Amino acid sequence: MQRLCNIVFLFAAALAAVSCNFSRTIEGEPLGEYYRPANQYSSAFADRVFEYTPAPGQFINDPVTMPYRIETPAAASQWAKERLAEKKFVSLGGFGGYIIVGFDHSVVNIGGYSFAVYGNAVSGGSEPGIVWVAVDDNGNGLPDDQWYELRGCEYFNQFTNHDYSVTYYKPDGPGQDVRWSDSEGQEGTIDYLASFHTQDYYYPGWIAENSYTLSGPRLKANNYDHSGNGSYWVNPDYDWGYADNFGGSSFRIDDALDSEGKQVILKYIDFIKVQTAVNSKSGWLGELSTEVTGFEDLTINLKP
Ligand SMILES: [Ca+2]
Ligand SMILES: [Ca+2]
Repeated sequence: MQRLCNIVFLFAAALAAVSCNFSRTIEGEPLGEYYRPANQYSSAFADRVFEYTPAPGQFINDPVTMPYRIETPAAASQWAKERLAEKKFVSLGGFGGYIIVGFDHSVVNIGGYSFAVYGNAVSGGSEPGIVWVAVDDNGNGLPDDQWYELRGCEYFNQFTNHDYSVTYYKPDGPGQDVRWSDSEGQEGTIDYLASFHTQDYYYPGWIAENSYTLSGPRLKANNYDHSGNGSYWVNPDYDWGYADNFGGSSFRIDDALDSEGKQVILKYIDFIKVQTAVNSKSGWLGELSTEVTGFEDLTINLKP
């Protein structure tokens, strides 16, 4: 009896191994040691936020969207996670602000559109964010792996600066603009908009340092004052490939590029980063800031 049980057990284990193997493959090809297949309990939406480091902006520390005081980076991530769970917008502030999210499973590259990043763009109100992806190569569940930028329509534009950074300076007191200086030797401000957002500081309350620097690619800003008198600003839409950009919210993993601009073939991804890609402001509307409201795996129902 014992022997029979062992045989049955071995048979069951072999079956389990086969079915496990099946779920980890597409057309017989193993996806990788740390690939995490979706199952019937998986959520199509990103359910974890690893980091939320916005640039300063009118929605940062705003008591309407941040009803409690956020004093640590961990609390900021928790807040962003709660917001996204409610499909409410999370603002990344001005240039360079970013958020890093993950799913309870790996998102498979199906060649076409594999995932969506939702924002709050309307036509003429686009605030493009560059999307990055990463694979949990070391299997530790954390986004400490190589990031790959997803190519958008402006990648080869001569006015795109692929190595740009901005340093933001904490104001001396409440109700002030936030000063910045950039890697091109320019200076400017994230304006304090007293008519709309009256919190003391637009500089993230959970950043202890008196200045911080955000780096990434910068797109040429196309915004302009359509009225000529400052009353009607337009932030034109980009053709494709950016978050919070009117006209398209779906992304292809096959647009992933290495740091030299060469295509990288990834079988799946585990992490997504979105980063505000312009450094500009539109008069009374304030800084251009990418907003995100959710991240969805578009392939979850397609898997074997
Ligand atoms: Ca990792
Ligand atoms: Ca927006």
